Amino acid sequence: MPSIHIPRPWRLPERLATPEPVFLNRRQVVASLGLGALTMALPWSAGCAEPGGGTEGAAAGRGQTEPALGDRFANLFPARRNDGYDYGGRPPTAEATAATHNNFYEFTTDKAGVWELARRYPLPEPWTIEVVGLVKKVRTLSLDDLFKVAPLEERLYRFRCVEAWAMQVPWTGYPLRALIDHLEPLGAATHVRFVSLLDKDNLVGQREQPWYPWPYYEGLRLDEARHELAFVVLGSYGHALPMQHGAPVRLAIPWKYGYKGPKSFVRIEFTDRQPATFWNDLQPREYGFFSNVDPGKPHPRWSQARETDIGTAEKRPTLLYNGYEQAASLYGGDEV
Ligand SMILES: Nc1nc2c(c(=O)[nH]1)N[C@H]1C(S)=C(S)[C@@H](COP(=O)(O)O)O[C@H]1N2
Ligand SMILES: [Mo]
Repeated sequence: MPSIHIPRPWRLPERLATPEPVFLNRRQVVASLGLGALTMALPWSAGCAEPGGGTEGAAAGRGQTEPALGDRFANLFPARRNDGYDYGGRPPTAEATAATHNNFYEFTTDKAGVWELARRYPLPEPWTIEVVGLVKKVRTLSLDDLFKVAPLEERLYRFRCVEAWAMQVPWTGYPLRALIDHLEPLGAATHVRFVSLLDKDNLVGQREQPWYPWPYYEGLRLDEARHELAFVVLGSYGHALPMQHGAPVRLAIPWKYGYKGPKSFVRIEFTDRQPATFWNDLQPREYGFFSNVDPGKPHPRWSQARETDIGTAEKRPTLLYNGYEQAASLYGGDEV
């Protein structure tokens, strides 16, 4: 893939969006909507964060963090904090900052714009999750099933996007291992695949960006999925998830780049081969299947040696496995 020169303003909405035709299409779309100036005025770029919690959250005010499920399951929150996963010295990112800086391309590639589209999204009800493939029993999980697979706990996790921004988020959920054990994959299963929501009628980013292979899909090797750090996320900041963070359920795989955590998934499939993934299919030289955070492996178009905290604007060295050295035992060293 030749290196692609992206003009500076275009680094603002998204550095992930890569194939040149994609970039050109999007530029045309945005130009045709007359949004060029608006885009350029966005307050944050990967290289230049607002200090002190960011202006986005403060300006946006209330209404940006309401759980997409309303009061449903409110009795399960806040869950007990499990301090075993805290990292000293890094406080949580302000909720409003995390809730107004999102990658959720089903809505828009404009990070500061996701939350407003997302809060108006009519979450399909009843939400169900198909469980298929190499599993003892193919079935459909309801949210009632999903919320009671294991007791909820809160973990303050570091989060590192491949675009070199980072934050700390208190997620609520339970280990992915508990869900997998509950679903009883067959012995032949080696991998698990997740597929996000498809809803072209209501997800404007799916409708207006047909060059992406919707719906979003991701996957993990089964031993990765069973690692104690891999987390099924049902809430953030002490309540059920707001839509922009991937309501009603997403994953957090804290030692990997953020795109390995699919949001709003509706399907889980157990397989005996490494599944294709959305970003790897789009740009295989830039986004591998494993995608473990590694300061020594530059992205072809930028360094991964440092990261910028979206709350404080601090630039700091990136840590191998995002600091989660417990994950290292999963790997032989040549995974990409
Ligand atoms: N379905 C879906 N899941 C997704 C994405 C997406 O666009 N669609 N973006 C990924 C990327 S690139 C990141 S960095 C995180 C962002 O999560 P956050 O917005 O909750 O911080 O979600 C990941 N999961
Ligand atoms: Mo990301």
